Amino acid sequence: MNSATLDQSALLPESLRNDFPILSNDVLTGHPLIFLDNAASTQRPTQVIDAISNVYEHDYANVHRGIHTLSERSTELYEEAREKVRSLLNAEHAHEVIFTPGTTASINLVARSWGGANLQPGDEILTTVMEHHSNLVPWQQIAAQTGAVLRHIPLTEDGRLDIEQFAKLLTNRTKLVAVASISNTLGTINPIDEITAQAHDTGALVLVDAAQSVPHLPTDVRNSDVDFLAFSGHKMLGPSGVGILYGKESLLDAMPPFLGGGSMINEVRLDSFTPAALPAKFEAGTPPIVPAIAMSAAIDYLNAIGLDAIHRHEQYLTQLAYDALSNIDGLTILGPAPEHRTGLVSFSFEKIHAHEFAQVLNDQFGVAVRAGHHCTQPLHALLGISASTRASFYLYNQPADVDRLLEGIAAVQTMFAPRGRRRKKRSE
Ligand code: 7TS
Repeated sequence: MNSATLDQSALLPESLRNDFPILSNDVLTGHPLIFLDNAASTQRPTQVIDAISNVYEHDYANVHRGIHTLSERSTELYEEAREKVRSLLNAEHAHEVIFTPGTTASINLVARSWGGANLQPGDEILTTVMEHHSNLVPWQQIAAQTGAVLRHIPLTEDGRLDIEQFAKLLTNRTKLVAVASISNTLGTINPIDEITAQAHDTGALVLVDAAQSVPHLPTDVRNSDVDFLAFSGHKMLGPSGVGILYGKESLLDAMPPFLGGGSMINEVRLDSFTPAALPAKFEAGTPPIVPAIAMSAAIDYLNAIGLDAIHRHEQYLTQLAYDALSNIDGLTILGPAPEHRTGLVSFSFEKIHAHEFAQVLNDQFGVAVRAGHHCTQPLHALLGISASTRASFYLYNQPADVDRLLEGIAAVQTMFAPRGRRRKKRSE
């Protein structure tokens, strides 16, 4: 498939944009905002913004503490949100859903709690060279602490995981495979089911960094049989400050608490404590009450459109952008062909630094993209570049946003073209 054969019926209605107040702001330039930085964080629809203010106006108190009406109400809403997340993931039990501050916190929880209790010197943790720092650094830290060894699945030439090498790296020393379902820099969709089946065959557990997939396509933890799955609310129309760790009941049950404090205990004595049952065991202190509750509204919004439909829409935009960017001289697209990726396109230029590039796109075209290493420094080093520019899509983007990006790119190229070429162009 290429953009000439794209099926317009895959596109979601343009009117969705009206649900997102921030998208009708003239942020800087007098241009309408073209928001293409969704892999970093998405925007929120009115439904989510209203859910936040509703809680504060009508239902707010601390959860799981009081017997007064407001505490009962906020507790009920908080637990309803947990159930909604369970259903979104098709998890077996609501108590397998732990509210955390985000993907990073979720992965750190597993590294510290599960890793601290289970890793021995010489054990191996297998991750990949395309991981976000959040799925690398916590494993480096726990490896240093336990004597475990970190290994990395390499990439194929076109930016996919090298599954043959994965099979070779997977041994009976491998205790955990920690892998992103979708790369936040390459857009590569990784074969999680295949990886999980192989890992389980050798007795290893699987943690999926699903920060870039739960918001964009259907997830089924029971079907894919993953052991842990981490993602963030702010990348899926929800508030910042809340994320989720899914873990299988038997694993979470056997893990020691991560943070100690209020709420995570059954009983405390002066010199010891007994931990609470799931999920409270992993929710020490006052949790992100309102962000968690507002996740219900975000999930309702996504479900009303349908994650399959969202995925098709983003595939369309990705294909469109990929094809157009492929035709630009001096521009290199990072990562695989559109059929192996979704939601985003990162690229680099021979002669223009990503930061300068993003600045002009923002200042003169109202196009918000991310420039930098996107928290994947090892991947950028491997690709021989220090930074790239990334356009990442969500349900409110439209083909016109891609056109505007291309207009901006053409203008930047002219602006940064060598003087001789520019003069020649003008006299043509
Ligand atoms: N994992 C992946 C794959 C991510 O894309 C991100 C955030 C994280 C983990 C961390 O999520 P957090 O919510 O805990 O911060 N990715 C990006 C990005 O690509 N640009 O800014 C943040």
